[in-house]
Amino acid sequence: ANLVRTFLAIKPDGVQRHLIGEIIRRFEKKGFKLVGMKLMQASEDLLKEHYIALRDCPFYSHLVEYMRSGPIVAMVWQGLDVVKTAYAMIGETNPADSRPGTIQGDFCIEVSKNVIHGSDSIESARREISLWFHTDKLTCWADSTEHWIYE
Ligand code: YYY
Ligand code: MG
Repeated sequence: ANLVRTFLAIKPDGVQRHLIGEIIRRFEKKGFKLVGMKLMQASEDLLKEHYIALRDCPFYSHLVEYMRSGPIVAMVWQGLDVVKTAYAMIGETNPADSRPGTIQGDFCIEVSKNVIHGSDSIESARREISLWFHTDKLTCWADSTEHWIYE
């Protein structure tokens, strides 16, 4: 069960605002395991595919441009219920609806500059991980604290 993986990406505003360390720190301290990470400027094709489900939304092209506007940190995190829990740690899509204590509640104000992406389901996590990473290159490693985190 703790083999579940999710895709998280610190968006260009998160990188520019020097929030990389702060954001990674939250998932790391929670107990989740980082198994893949890269700093990259994503191509338009990759971003269009990533957000394909939103292609008919009025903000789609603006969203793709924003995501293309600077480097992002693409990551894969692993752990028990990590898709659901990481999504909750991020907060609501609109930062205005996000509680303090969530990433969007603590660090941003507008929906179109919301600092971080997280997969919203097991299926989208699977799709997004294989879109952004070569799955066979993800790093499986034994976390020595695991038995202090899991029963
Ligand atoms: O999964 P999540 O990021 O919380 O929301 P989505 O519905 O997948 O939307 C993806 C992305 O689109 C969101 O993070 C910001 C942007 N967006 C927007 O710019 N304006 C909206 N009204 C809704 C979403
Ligand atoms: Mg989404």
